[in-house]
Amino acid sequence: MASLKRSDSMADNMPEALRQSRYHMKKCFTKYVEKGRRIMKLQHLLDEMDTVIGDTAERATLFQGLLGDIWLSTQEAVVNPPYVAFAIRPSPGFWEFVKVNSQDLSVEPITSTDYLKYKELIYDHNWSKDEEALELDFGAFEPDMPHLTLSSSIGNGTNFVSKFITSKLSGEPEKAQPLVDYLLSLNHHGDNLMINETLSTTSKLQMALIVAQVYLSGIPPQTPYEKFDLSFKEWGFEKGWGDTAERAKDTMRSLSEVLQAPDPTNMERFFSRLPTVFNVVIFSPHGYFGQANVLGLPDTGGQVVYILDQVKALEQELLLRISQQGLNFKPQILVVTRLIPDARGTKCNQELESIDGTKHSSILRVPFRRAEDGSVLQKWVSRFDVYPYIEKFTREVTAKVLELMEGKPDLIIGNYSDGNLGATLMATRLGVTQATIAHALEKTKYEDSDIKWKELDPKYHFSCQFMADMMAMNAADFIIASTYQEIAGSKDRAGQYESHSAFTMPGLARVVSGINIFDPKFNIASPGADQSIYFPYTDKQRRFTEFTPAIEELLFNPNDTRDHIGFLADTKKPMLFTMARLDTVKNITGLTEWYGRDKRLRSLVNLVVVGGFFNPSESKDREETSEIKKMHALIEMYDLRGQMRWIRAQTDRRRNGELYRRIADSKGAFVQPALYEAFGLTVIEAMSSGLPTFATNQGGPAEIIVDGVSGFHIDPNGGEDATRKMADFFEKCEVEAAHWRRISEAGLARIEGCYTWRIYANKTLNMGSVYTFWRVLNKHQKLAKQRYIQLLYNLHFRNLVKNVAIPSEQVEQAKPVA
Ligand code: UDP
Ligand code: LCN
Repeated sequence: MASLKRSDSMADNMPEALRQSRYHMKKCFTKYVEKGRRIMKLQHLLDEMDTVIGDTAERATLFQGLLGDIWLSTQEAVVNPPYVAFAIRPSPGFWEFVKVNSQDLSVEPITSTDYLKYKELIYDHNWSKDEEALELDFGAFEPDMPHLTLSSSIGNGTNFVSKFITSKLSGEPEKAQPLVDYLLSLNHHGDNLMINETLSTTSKLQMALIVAQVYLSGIPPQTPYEKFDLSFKEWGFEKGWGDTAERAKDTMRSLSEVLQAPDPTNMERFFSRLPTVFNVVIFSPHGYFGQANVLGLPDTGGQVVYILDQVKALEQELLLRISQQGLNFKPQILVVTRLIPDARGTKCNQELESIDGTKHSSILRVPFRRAEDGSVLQKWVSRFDVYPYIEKFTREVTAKVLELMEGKPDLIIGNYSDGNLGATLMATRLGVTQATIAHALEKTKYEDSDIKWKELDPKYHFSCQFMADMMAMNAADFIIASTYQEIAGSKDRAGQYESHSAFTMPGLARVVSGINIFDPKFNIASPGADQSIYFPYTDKQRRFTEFTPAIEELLFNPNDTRDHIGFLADTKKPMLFTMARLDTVKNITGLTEWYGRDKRLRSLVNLVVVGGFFNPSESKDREETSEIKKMHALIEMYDLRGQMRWIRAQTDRRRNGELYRRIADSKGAFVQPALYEAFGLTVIEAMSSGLPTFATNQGGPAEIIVDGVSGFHIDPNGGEDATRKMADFFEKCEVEAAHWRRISEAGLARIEGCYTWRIYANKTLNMGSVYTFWRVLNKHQKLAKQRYIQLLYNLHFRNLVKNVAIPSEQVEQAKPVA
C-alpha cells in the first residue's frame, strides 16, 4: 500500500485512502456522525473504529498504509453531520484541515478558520454564525518577515536571524549602513561605545578599521586598550572593542569581514562581542519569590529556582564580557516580583534583597494594588488571579527601575504569563528589547481549555491568561524555550507554543493566527542545576555532611512528626524518591498508587515522597488540598505504612541537594511521574547528583533523558508499565551492580554536555545582542504589530480583568501610586 509523503497534502491523499477501505470507512463514518455534533480526540476516533471493524487484526492491516498515516496524524476531529472535519498534524508545526462527507466519503480541504468555526458550532452556535465575531490575526502584520521552513530548524532562531541579517546587509556598501548607524547609537549612560560620528558611513568605517588593524598588529598583543585609547578616539573608535590589542584586533577583523562579505558565522560572532547588554530586568510577579523558605509552596517551584540560578549565570557572563570588552561598568540585574505584606515567614515583604552569589543583582518587590483605591493586597493570590494588578504593578516597577538603574535597562525578560505581560508593557513603553519565557503554558495542561473557556473561567481566568500570552508572545523580540518539545512538541503531541497557532474561545475571540512557531524569534536555551548544590554523590569531599543527622531523621525516624509521616521498616532497602509541588499534574498521587499496586516493586524498594502539607487545611491552594486528601486515602487503601515515607515540602535547597545524594547512596532512583512536565528541574537535579532517573515521557524530560541510556522514560498514563520498568531495573541492579553505576554515569555525562547554566548564559546574551539589532532592522513592522497589541490590550484585555474577583481583606490606608 502507498504511504504518505511529506510533500503530499492530506486533501490529496485522503480520497484514495478512504476508497481503498470504502466498506469499513462507510461504517466508521456512519458511527462517527450518529451521535450528532461533538469533538473527538484521536483515541476516541480509534475506539469507535475498533467497535465498527470488530477485528483488531483487520484494523491493523488497514492501518499499514495511507489510512494509518492519516488517522495517526490526526489530533482531533469535529463532527457536524453529515461532515466530520479533521485537524491533521503530519509533523511538528504543520497542520492541515479537511472535511469528509460521511455519506459519500468526499473530501474537501478547509481553512483553519473554517475548522475553528465548526468547533464553535458545538459550544456557541450564535458566535460561530456571527460574521463580525472578533478574529485575531497577528500573522497579518508580518507578510514580509522571513520564516523558517523545516520542523527541524525550529528553536534555532539566533542562527537564522544572523542569516537574515547577513542577506539584508549584503551587496553595495550602503546596504550595511543600518549596521553602522546601529553602532553609532551604542552608548552607556550617554557615553559613546564602539564608534563616534567620525565614522558615520560604511566606507569611512572600513578604511578606519584597516588603519586600526595595521596599528594593532604592530604592538604587543597584550597591550591594554588604555594605552592606545586616545589615538583610537581620534580615528573615530570608542571603547568596547576589547581589553587588549589582541582582542580589539580580533573584534575589528570580525567587523571588517562582516562589512566586506557578510556571512552568518562572523555576524553571530561579531554580535556576541558587542557591548549592548549591561542592565537586565527580569519579571516574575506571582507567588512567593524569595531565596529562603519559599520552595514547594503553591505556585512557587522551579520558576524561582530557574530565575535565581539564571541571574547568577547571567551576571557572571556579563562580568566576563564587560571585562573582555575593555569596559569597567557594573552590570545590574533586577528581578521584579510582588511584595506580599503577609509574608508568612518569608522575606517577601522586603522591598530590596540582594541575590546570594551575586555582586550586582537584587530582588525588587513592589506590592499589588487594587485598581479602585490603590490599597495594597496583603496576602498571596494564586497565579490564576493576578491579572487585575499587573498594569499598576508594572507602572510602579518601571518608575523604581529607572531610578535604581539610573536609566533604562537594555533587556527585559518576562517569566510565565503574568511576568510576560508586565515585560511587554514595560518594554513597549521604554522601547527596550524584550524576551519572554514560559515555564509552562496553561493552555495544553487542561484539555479543551480554549473551547471550554467559559466553564473554566471562574476558576482559572483563561480568558485573561491566553490573551496575555498572545500579546506577550507577539510583542517579544525573542522567546527562550527550555526544550524543542516546548515549542513544537513531539511526533504525536503538539507543542505548548504550537497550540497557540490557531484556536478559538467562542464568545471572546477566534485566534486565526496566534503565534507562528516558524518565527525565528524562538530559541532553545535549556537551564541547568546549580552545580555548587547538585553535584555527584561520589564527590565525598564536597558533601554537605552537616545535614547528615537531619536527613537521617527525616528519612528514618519511625515516629510521625510535623515534617514526616509513615515509616520505613527496612532501612537498608534502596529508596525510590520523588519531590514536587502537590499539583494534580505532578501526579505524585499517581506514583503512590502505582507503587501501592505493584507487589514486586514494593518488595524491592521503599518509597520516599517529598511534597505538600499533611493537613489539607494548611493549604490555600485548591488543587493541593484535594491531592493531600487523596494521598492520605491511598496510604490507607494500600496499607503503605512501613514502606513509604511522606515528607512535607522542603524549602532548603542545599539540604535537598544532600537528600538526592543520600538516596543515591542507597542505590535508589528518582521518579518524575508528571502527567505533563514543561521542563522538569528535579530531573536535572537528580541526574546531576548521579541518581538514576525515571521521568515522564510527556514533556521536557523526554528530551533530557535518552531512554535506557542516561535514565528511563515512563508513561504517566501507563502505571503498570512504569512500575514494571522500575522493578526490572532494581532487580537487574541486584544481580549486576554495574548496571546502576552505568545509568548514573551516563546521566551525569548528559547533564555536563547539554544542561548547564554556563551554556545557557552564553546563548541568552548572544540572543540579547542579535535581536536588539534585528528589532531595529524591522522597526516598521514591529510598530504596526505593537499598535495592534495596544488596541487589544486597551479595548479587550482591560475589560476581561474586571471579571477577576479582588479579595477583600483588612485594607491598609491607600498610598499614592507612582
Ligand atoms: N522543590 C523543593 N521543595 C519541594 C518541591 C520542589 O525545593 O518540596 C524544588 C525542586 O528541587 C526544584 C523546584 O522546586 O528545584 C521544582 O522545579 P520543577 O521544574 O521540577 O517543577 P515546577 O515546580 O517548577 O513545576
Ligand atoms: C515550571 C515547570 O512546570 C517546570 O517544568 C520547569 O522546570 C520550571 O518551571 C522551570 O522552568
